Amino acid sequence: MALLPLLFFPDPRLNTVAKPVTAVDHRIRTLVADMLQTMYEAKGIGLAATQVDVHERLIVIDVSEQRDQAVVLINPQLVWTSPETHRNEEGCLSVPGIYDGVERFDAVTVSALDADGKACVIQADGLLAVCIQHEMDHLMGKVFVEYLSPLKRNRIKKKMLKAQREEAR
Ligand code: K1U
Ligand code: ZN
Repeated sequence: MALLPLLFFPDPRLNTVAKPVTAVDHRIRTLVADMLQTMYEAKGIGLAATQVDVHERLIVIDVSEQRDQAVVLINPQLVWTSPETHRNEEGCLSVPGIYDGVERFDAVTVSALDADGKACVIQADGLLAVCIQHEMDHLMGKVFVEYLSPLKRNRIKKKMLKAQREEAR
């Protein structure tokens, strides 16, 4: 297993639209293991392949307290969304230190392939539903701060670029 380097906002590669995974083979199983290790190490509850510069439709999630209930979704598709929505506080490993509210469906149903390439359907609510929507946005090239006002987004962009310049020194 390996820790994978993350892309940070406003890196334009985060705006790439991911392509479907064509086969759940050794390469994909290795990528899943590496993404899980990277997510756990970063203390995240989710990670999309886009964030590690792989532009294929694959996400990993674990919202459990014990950090022992990994969910792997390959080629996820939203098949149902609840009529109710809520504004939830979100963070992102690609935008460290920034938290803000985003409106999301309260519950979703997703069809996907699991880590073994088997078709599965997941019904989610609460934090799992929020996290699935956040990660599926990454696969569409959308970062949560892009839902915020242009003023807030530009402030965050400047703050991130400054932090990245200082890190590089
Ligand atoms: O995609 C990512 O960058 C991971 C992200 C997932 C996420 C967190 C919160 C709401 C929606 C999606 C994170 O794991 S950020 C770090 C984190 O663990 C966290 C932040 C806020 C609330 C709960 C967890
Ligand atoms: Zn994110």
